[in-house]
Amino acid sequence: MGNLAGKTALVTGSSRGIGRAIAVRLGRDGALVAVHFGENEAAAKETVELIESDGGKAFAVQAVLGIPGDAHELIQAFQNGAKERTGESGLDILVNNAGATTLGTPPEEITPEEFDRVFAVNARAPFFIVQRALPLFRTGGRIINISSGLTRFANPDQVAYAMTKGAIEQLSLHFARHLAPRGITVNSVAPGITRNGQPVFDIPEAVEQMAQLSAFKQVGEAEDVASVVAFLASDDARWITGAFLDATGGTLLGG
Ligand code: NAP
Ligand code: P7Q
Repeated sequence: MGNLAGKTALVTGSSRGIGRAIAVRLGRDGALVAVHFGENEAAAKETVELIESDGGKAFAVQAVLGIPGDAHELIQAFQNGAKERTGESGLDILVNNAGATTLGTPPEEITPEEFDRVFAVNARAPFFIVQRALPLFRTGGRIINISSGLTRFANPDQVAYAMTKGAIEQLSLHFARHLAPRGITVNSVAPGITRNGQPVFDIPEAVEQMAQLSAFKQVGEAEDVASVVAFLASDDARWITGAFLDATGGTLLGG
């Protein structure tokens, strides 16, 4: 039995990429995992199958984030799925992972619409997901917010995206204080460049170039980030709250 046996987890954006690796890992550690997706149902089902073929338990939940009613729809879908499987809708682990990016848009060219979109998905949605999830949380719960090393590493073409990650780190700080009386910890995990299945990671020259940013001279694997999340989700991390965990493979060390 894994160390998360009896726990229920909800991982947003776990149809693909880092979220999928997090869902698979939490499932392997014994949690029942709600695999959230926005558009890509087939990929979410694949994540569920990966967990089940590992001997774990999972179900898919759909909700498009960044639109009115998004958090309500997500939590409703989670509750329905959890009740169906366990008879209750308690939540132990929430990972706010789903994210949208503004890849390669110079600050001069970012439109108000693009700015609002990344904030709606990356900052507004997680706030209201946490708010809606609060009544469901059991004592000793975990909220893990996926930020980015770009809150500490300047890349002007991603300024709007990085601003949303600054916002989610504030969510961790202030809710950590608010939820400590319930034994719930709230922390941020910041990946650097991480292989997420996007086509750019199939181009060896591009990977070689991106790898130079890490102290280990490699791009991160989604599983590298999932390990850090799994630690925060575990009982071993019970004394850590309001923290920022650098999961960039040393990208922030400079050099
Ligand atoms: P990804 O491969 O692009 O996957 C994004 C996931 O989020 C998908 O499951 C997608 O679901 C979901 N999603 C995106 N927009 C959504 C929306 N509007 N509504 C609902 N679901 C939505 O992402 P990733 O690279 O793994 O990134 C995961 C997290 O890590 C993000 O918060 C990202 O900012 C952060 N991060 C990534 C890197 C990196 O290098 N990859 C580095 C630092 C931080 P559907 O496809 O089903 O819609
Ligand atoms: O440039 C990043 C970066 C990136 C990308 O590569 C494009 C991708 C995967 O679509 C979205 C993305 C998200 C990120 O959070 C980062 C990132 O954190 C990063 C990048 C370049 C240099 C340092 C970084 O973090 C320290």
